[in-house]
Amino acid sequence: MEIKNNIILAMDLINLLDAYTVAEKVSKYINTLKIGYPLTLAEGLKTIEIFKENFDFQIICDYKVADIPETNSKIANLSFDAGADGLICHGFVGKDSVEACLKVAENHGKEVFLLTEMSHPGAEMFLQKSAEEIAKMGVAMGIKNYVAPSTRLDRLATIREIVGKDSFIISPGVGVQGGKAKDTLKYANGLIIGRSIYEASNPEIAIKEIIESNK
Ligand code: NUP
Repeated sequence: MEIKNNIILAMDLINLLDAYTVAEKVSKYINTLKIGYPLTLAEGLKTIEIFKENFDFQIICDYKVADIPETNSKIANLSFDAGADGLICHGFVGKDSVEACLKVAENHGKEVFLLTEMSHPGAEMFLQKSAEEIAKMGVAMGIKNYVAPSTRLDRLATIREIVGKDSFIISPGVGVQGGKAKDTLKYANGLIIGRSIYEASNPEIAIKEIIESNK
């Protein structure tokens, strides 16, 4: 996936009009939007098509899919049928559940992003202990795309080491959660950034500053 300026905007506003207004302000700097539960539950899957048609964005659906294989398949099919280009799936549920997402993605010619370790403090309680195994499982399954935290660069570096230099890592946690854009890009291919952009009084200036700081 080609990510313009290495930035994926996490669009977690819960009102489509607000989200659309922010998208208009930053659309010339980015080509990829991440839509998760907040906007989808508030406004529906139609938001995917709206952003694709009006801005030509690629859409990554951040549904952190984490269920039994049969249910994962349904969620993946609904996401890709609605226009998703990528789908974020949890790895801790195990190989069969991830395989279900992967199969559906392949049928659609789309991408799965495997979530290894999360960026928030609570991830240290349980998920961190399994993150390296999750990344290794992804490699064994031939998965090329991963999500790993910008808030713990040592962990991001470890996950990069496991998945190899040819894999594609997108990294959340830059900005409000404390991660630094330029440092993160030493290990990641793309930055997932939400509030620092969509809550900024001027999202265009905010995104331009992030792009400048990455140079
Ligand atoms: O580990 C993760 N951390 C994380 O913040 C995995 C994620 N998918 N996210 C998502 O990235 C989170 O749900 C939000 O959509 C975005 C970060 O947003 P912000 O902290 O920049 O506002």
